[in-house]
Amino acid sequence: MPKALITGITGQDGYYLSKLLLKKGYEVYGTIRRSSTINTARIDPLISEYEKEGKLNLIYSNLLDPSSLTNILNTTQPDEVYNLAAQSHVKVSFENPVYATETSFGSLGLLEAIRNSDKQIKFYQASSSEMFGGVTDGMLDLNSDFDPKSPYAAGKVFAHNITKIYRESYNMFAVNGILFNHESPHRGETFVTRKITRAIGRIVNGIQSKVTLGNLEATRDWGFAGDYVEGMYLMLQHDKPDDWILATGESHSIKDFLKLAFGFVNLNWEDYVETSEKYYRPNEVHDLIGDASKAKKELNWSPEVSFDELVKMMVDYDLNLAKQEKVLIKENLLQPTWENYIL
Ligand code: NAP
Ligand code: F7E
Repeated sequence: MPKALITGITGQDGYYLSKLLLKKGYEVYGTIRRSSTINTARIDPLISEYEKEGKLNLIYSNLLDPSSLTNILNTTQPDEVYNLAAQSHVKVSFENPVYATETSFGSLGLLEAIRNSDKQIKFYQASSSEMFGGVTDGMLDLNSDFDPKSPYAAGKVFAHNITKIYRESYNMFAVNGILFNHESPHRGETFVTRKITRAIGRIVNGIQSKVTLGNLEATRDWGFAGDYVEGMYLMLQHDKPDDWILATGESHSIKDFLKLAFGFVNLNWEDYVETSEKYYRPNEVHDLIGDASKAKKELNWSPEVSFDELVKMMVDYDLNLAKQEKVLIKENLLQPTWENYIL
């Protein structure tokens, strides 16, 4: 039975990837961080299904603590390591720049631990389209230059480069997956897509009146996270290590997303959306669109879920979630305070 170690298993991609690997029969080890509240909500259904059989194992670790990474590799002896851990919010990376970049520098500790291990371990690095800093003409591909526009993106460029350097210098099976934005009902609630669909659920259920956003003109190449983790897995099964882009090749503005998402519940988005400087970034990545033809050709990967299907999936999920919240609010078990959250 193959063994995989996933850093950042509690995040969106950690959930979809561990689900995929567990279904394939892997023994999965995931790193979690200690926090004052329990942060395993996304993977709780997987814990109940697989933990008893010993197929899913959670270990405390932090990418900022290289000793924890060495210990985990020694004790778990994985065949594959998927490095998904990051402070992944671009705007927050301007507010916590050292922490955000240091977390990506933590990839080096993981690569070193793998290099010093007696076992041949394959390594996946979660690279990001943010490294390109935007597109001015055509589509971004593997020949496009990096022009990071945030501390988050700068950290990712370092992790990307060091992964390539370790591959070339030490003959390691280390790959970079440059992924464009991918979303789902398990997307963090402070990313724009989920912020919008969460608000729609609550507006329809009468427990929120409006949503305040930042720059509505930006465009993104949005795919479904479930499709993208399949691509991560395929990269580590390829006969030789390399870098690949995963993207849909389609881009839409925040306004397009709003129009479609509010349209699914027969509302006009302009009646519910406000904008505020508070959600603007000091430096914006205006437009992103990616060319995934290499992944299609070499990995036989292509996205299955369309933009419309993705938005509908998220709206439906959040309508249902807000319905449950409404019941809890009525019973005084939940305080409807989200309009004041720092999202
Ligand atoms: P996410 O939901 O924000 O999850 C990030 C994960 O990293 C969480 O499990 C988090 O743990 C963990 N983490 C944060 N800091 C850590 C640290 N210092 N040590 C150990 N773990 C730490 O992100 P995602 O959307 O799943 O993305 C997965 C990876 O792909 C990230 O590296 C992200 O930068 C990259 N990426 C994402 C996209 C996208 O569109 N989703 C696109 C390109 C690249 P807690 O739960 O404890 O916070
Ligand atoms: O912003 C604009 C914002 O935070 C998308 C991460 O997974 O993908 C993600 O980074 C756009 C930006 O994602 C709000 O200015 C407007 O132009 O959803 P986002 P992101 O910054 O593209 C990349 C590939 C990653 O690697 C990252 O880890 O939407 N926007 N109003 C807003 N964004 C947010 N968050 N909140 C707003 O209110």
